[in-house]
Amino acid sequence: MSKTRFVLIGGFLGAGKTTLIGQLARRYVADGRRVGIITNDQADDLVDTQNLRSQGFEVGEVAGACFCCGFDDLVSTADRFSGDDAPDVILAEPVGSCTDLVATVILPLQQLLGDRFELAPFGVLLKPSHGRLILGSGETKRSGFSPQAEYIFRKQLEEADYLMIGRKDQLGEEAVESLRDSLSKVAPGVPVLSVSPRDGDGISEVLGLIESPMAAGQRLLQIDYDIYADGEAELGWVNLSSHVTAENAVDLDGLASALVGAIGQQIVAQDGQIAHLKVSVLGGDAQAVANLVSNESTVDVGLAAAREMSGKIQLIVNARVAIDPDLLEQLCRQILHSIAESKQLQVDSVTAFSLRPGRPTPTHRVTG
Ligand SMILES: Nc1nc2c(ncn2[C@@H]2O[C@H](COP(=O)(O)OP(=O)(O)O)[C@@H](O)[C@H]2O)c(=O)[nH]1
Ligand SMILES: [Mg+2]
Repeated sequence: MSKTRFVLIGGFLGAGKTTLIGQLARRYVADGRRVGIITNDQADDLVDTQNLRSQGFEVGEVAGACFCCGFDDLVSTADRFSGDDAPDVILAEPVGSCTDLVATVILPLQQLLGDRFELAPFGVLLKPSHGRLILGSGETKRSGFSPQAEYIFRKQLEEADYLMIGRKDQLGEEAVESLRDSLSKVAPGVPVLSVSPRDGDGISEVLGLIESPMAAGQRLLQIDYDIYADGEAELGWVNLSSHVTAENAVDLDGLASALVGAIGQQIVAQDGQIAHLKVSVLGGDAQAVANLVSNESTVDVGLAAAREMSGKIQLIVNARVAIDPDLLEQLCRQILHSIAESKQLQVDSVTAFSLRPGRPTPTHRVTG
């Protein structure tokens, strides 16, 4: 029996991991390979899971803990993909505020389950908007996040076997060169690709590295878990799910954008810092996902439904923001109701879950 290629794609919140995994999965499927995808979050109701399922992929979810703290859940999720044989490839997306994944996920999988999984080199996607500010020097260095959260951002890059500069479509050559230069200081000697997960530019090169014989998990981190825990705890986390009924047809993309835009505005007004704010709107088999990835960015419809619908619609908000989580939940609820009113939607139910991630306590940790 051949082993399953296990591919972990790391990177900060909003870097483009889900979009990249969708592209990689499409390429593998076109090549006749069976793919399983695993998403991950601190709570249920994941926009990413719905997003990838609506694209037709088989998706398992590890919810309630990151991969490192929910290692056994990660393995049992990998076991649950349907069919008699294991998938040829598993693409897994860890929580975007997680790091130390070489020590806690890649090497333990290789060492404990190496008879079933063959680990691909660990690729980490750089989010250019925050990369410029966090890795830059001098006056411009102001990401809006604390030094502890910036520490996580750097550590994620330091442990990569290869790095990818994302959103190439929005960067000029000079910007790519400047980011390459910054990355060469954080992770000297590590291969760097530039990619546009959205339009697929650079995906063949990523696949080339994933399939290459490069060893997985070559860079064990030196990391201070006190700083890591403080950085994670700075982020407020809200997952909200609501069922509404539309009397009249409503544009799903417009509804997702309106929610993200209004919640984003309130976060900025309350001095919060957006790491990733996403809203999924599901009507029948149509889905729209709208995103904000920083306070400065504009609303982006990453997945368009291009459909108007009436009847039952589900809304899911996933917000990861440096702000008090209770306040974040309160403002998400308020905006949901005011947008529903303005669009003549009847709100049938709302459930929400807010938290600050607790201190990571990995199931396994390889130290050398
Ligand atoms: N312009 C541009 N936007 C992208 C690209 N890849 C992803 N995005 C957008 O970046 C946002 C975050 O992407 P997502 O894949 O959800 O990031 P994740 O949090 O790392 O999984 C979404 O609005 C995507 O549409 C890209 O190549 N170019
Ligand atoms: Mg994602």
